[in-house]
Amino acid sequence: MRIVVLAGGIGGARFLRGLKAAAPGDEITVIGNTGDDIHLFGLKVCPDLDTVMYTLGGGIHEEQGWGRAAETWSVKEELKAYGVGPDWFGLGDRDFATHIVRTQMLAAGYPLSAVTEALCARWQPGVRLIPMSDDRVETHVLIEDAEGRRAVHFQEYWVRLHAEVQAQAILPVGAEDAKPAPGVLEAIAEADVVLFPPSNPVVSIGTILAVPGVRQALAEADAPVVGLSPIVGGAPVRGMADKVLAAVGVESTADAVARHYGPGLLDGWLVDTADAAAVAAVEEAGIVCRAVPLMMTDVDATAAMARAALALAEEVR
Ligand code: GDP
Ligand code: FO1
Ligand code: CA
Repeated sequence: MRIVVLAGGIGGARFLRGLKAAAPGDEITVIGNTGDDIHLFGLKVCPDLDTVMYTLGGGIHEEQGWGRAAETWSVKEELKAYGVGPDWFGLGDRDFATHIVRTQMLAAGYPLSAVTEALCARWQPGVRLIPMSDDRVETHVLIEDAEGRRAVHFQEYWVRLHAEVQAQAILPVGAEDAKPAPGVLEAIAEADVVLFPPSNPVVSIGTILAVPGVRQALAEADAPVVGLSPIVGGAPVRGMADKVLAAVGVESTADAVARHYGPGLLDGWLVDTADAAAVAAVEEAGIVCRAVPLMMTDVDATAAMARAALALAEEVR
C-alpha cells in the first residue's frame, strides 16, 4: 500500500514512528513542512524535516523532541564569545553539521528535495521524505507588543517570545508563489491512503496546504484522507497550536479543527476518547469520526493510533 503523510515536526515524526511499526511492508511518503525554515549564521535550517529525519533515523534528542541526541554546544559558546547572535536559537555542534551540508549542497545548485534525499541517505528514515516545496517559504507571525505591530519569523515568535504575545495573523510568506517539490503531487495522486498526523493544523499542515496545487491534489485524489486530532481535551498536547488556531479564528477543540479542514478535504477524523462527545459534531459536518486513545506515549500506543487511522480509511474508502 502507498501511504502519504503530511507532516510537521515532533507530532508528525512521532506518529510516523508508530505508522512504520503498524505498516511495515507499506511504502510511506512524507511531505514535510518547510515553513519553519530559518537562515541563521549563513546556514539553512529546516527544523521539521530534520525532526522527522532524526526521529526516524535514531538520532533525535528523545526528551526534547528536536535536535540531536548527545549534543554538545561548543560552536554556540564560541559564537557567544564573539558576540554574534542570535543567541535565542539553540544550534548544537552535531546539528550544525547537517545545516552545513545542506547549505553547501544548496549553494552548489541542488534543490532542497535532492539535498533532503542526500541527508536521508545517512539517516535511513525508512520513509521517502520530500519537502513540500523546493522554493523558499517562511511562516511569519503578525504580533503587537511594546515594540509595536510587526511580523516576526515563526521561530522568533515560538522560541524567543515563547508564543506569549498574541498572534494576530499567520503569514506563510512565499507560499503563494511556491511550487510543490518534484514528487509531491504525484505521490498524492498515486496514494492509496493520505494521513494527517496529529501535527499543527495551522503552521505545519496548514502551511503545506498553502502551497498551490496541494489542496486540489488532495481533493481530487482517489485516496481517502484521514486525520488525527492534535487537540486533546480542548488543548494541544504540546506546543502552541491553541495560539495559532486562535489567530486563524478556530477554537482549540478536536471538532473545530476537523471542521476547519472541512469535508472537502477530510474523509475521516480521529479524536481522543476524552473528546468522544465531539464525534457527533464532526459527523454532522460530513466527516466520519471515531474516538480512540490518541496519546503517543510509546511506539505501541502510536502504532495502535496508526492502525485505527488505516482502518477508518478502509471504512470511508
Ligand atoms: P512541531 O512541528 O514540532 O510543532 O510538530 P507537529 O506540527 O508535527 O505536531 C505538533 C502537534 O502535535 C501539537 O499541536 C501537539 O498537540 C501534537 N501532539 C504532540 N504529541 C501528541 C500526542 O501524543 N497526541 C496527540 N493527539 N497530539 C500530539
Ligand atoms: N525549539 C526551541 O524551543 N528552542 C530552540 O532553541 C530550538 C532550536 C532548534 C534547532 C534546530 C531544530 O531543528 C529545531 C529547534 N527547535 C528549538 C525546535 C523548533 O523551534 C521547531 O520548529 C518548533 O518546535 C516547532 O516546530
Ligand atoms: Ca513545525
